[in-house]
Formats: sequence, C-alpha cells, structure tokens
Amino acid sequence: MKKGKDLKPHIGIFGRRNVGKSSFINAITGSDVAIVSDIAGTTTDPVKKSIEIFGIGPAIIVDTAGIDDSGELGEKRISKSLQTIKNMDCAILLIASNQFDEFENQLISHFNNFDVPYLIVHNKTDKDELSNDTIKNIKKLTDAAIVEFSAVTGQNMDSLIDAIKGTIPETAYQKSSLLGGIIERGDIVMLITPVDSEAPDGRMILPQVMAIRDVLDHDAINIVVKETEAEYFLKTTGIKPKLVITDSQAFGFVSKIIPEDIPLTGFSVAYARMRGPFEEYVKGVKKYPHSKMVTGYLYWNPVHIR
Ligand SMILES: Nc1nc2c(ncn2[C@@H]2O[C@H](COP(=O)(O)OP(=O)(O)OP(=O)(O)O)[C@@H](O)[C@H]2O)c(=O)[nH]1
Ligand SMILES: [Mg+2]
Repeated sequence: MKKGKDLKPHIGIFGRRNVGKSSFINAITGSDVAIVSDIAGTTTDPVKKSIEIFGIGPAIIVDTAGIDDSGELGEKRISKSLQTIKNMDCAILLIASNQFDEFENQLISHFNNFDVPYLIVHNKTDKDELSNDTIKNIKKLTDAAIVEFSAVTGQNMDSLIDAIKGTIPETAYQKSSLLGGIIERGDIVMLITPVDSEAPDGRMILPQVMAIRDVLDHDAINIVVKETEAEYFLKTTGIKPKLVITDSQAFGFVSKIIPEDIPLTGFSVAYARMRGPFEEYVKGVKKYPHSKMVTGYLYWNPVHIR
C-alpha cells in the first residue's frame, strides 16, 4: 500500500547489526550512500534515501539500525527501526552467516502485521554460503523468496533485482488519489452530499472535501448538490455527469434518481479504494439487485456497504 503521495516505492532494509544492511544499499545503488563499518551498531537511526536501483528505477530506501541491539539506547533504536515498517511498500530481511532465529521471526511477524511484502536476502555469501538447514528453517515459517547475495562481490545481483521487483506491489507506483484512474480531465463529476442534522456545522466531512479537491486536481469539473436538488439539476440542465458520488446513507435514494447508465459510487467507497486493499473491501460489499459492474473492479452502479 502506498503511503503519502510519493510515487517511488519505499523499500526498508531490516536485520541484525552487522549483517551488511548499509553495504547492501551501497551495492544495489552502486554508490557509497550509506556508512559501513565492522562495528556493530553503525547505523543508529532510520536513514531514508532517495535512490536509483539498477533495473528498478527511483525508489526510497530506508536503512535501519540492527534489531538485535541491547541496552536502553539499543531498545530505542530497535523501536525506531520497527516503527518504519508500516510505511514500507516492500521489506528486505537481511541475514548473514545462516543466522535465522528469534530476531528474524520477530521481524517477519511485524511485516505480516502491517501487510508489508518482504523477501529474505542471505548476505555475505562470499564468506558463508546459505545452508540447506537454514533454507529448511525459513521455509517452515514463510514462503517468501530467499536470495543469496554478497554486498562485497555483488554476486546474484540479477536474481536479487528480479526478486525485489517481484515483491514490490503495483500499488507502490500508483499515486494515492481518490479518483485516480476513474476520472479524466474535463469530466463532470456530480457530488451529492446530504446536508442533514448530522452534518457538521458550516463545513463538509473529509471524504467530501477530498473528492472536491481530487476532481480539481484532475482538471475535472465538480457539481456539488444536495440529494434534494440532484434530480432537478439533471432534468433542467440536461448535463450528464461522468460519475456521481454520494454518501452511503443516501445511496438508496440517489440510486433511484440517477439514470442507470451513470456510474454511481460512494465517498467512503472511493476512500476505501484509495486506502486499499480494495479487493478485500469489495468482498464485503453488497450490491443492490439492479447493480452492474462498470469498470472491472473499480466501482459499481450502485453499491452499498454492508
Ligand atoms: N565478506 C563480506 N562482508 C560484508 C558483506 N556485506 C557487508 N560486509 C561487512 O560487514 C560489516 C558490516 O557491514 P554494514 O553494512 O555496516 O552492516 P550493517 O548491517 O549496516 O550494520 P549496522 O549498521 O551496525 O547494523 C562491514 O565490515 C562490511 O564491510 C558481504 O557481502 N561480504
Ligand atoms: Mg548499517
């Protein structure tokens, strides 16, 4: 899932101290962006860098402190490293010397908790090859891809890049916008926003404001009406909106007055789609009897949330 409006995928490097996280970053970027040393605990705070990865392109890479640190300061560093996980599109769990036990298990549960796809890279393969026992241990726990690598020799770089590419989800490259991919420049979007006693005084709720802004960002046209004026507007102007968005509480009413061939969706549906994973959300959506799918999976005419 993409966080923020940055189009570059965020890749986080996690693992114990000294496994070569910083060296790994230098190797895949072909430059000396991260500080490397043989002293465990060289990287102390998460370091975010905008980089170019061979074969992948621009990305944001986050170097982190080792998660096997100790002491009061070490605990703080670990917690900082863990906090970055939720913002990643893809995580790389770096291991070395066939060490794979509680620290690695912990990291994997954190990745799973935040639904962050990950791959496992055994670094320093020039020194110690990845053993079959380690592979077996890993396979017991996860079916994530495992790649052997060496930040020093750069061996297996091609398979590493392929594995990273395969792990970064498509959504990481998509701008998180409410109506991205649905509307285009010049489209007329009708927003039907009930203003009842529950509406906040003097303002609009966030998804409505976001929709208005997003329509403007697409160089499209907003028509904002209450549900009581929607039918009148359509009849008197003859304007046919490309899309109608309304509030979930008004779906029932609005779906009756909007012609069947105009796609209709909800502010909260659009919002959920932006936040993803939309396919999961759609599983919980109940369609009206006369509903019809408009564009593959993006929105329904009309939909309602169970
Ligand atoms: N032989 C060998 N040494 C490596 C490799 N990758 C890193 N090293 C060495 O391992 C040591 C630690 O490397 P770093 O990149 O600083 O490790 P790190 O995981 O960032 O360490 P911290 O920031 O302390 O958590 C350095 O002396 C590196 O030169 C590798 O693939 N092969
Ligand atoms: Mg480091």
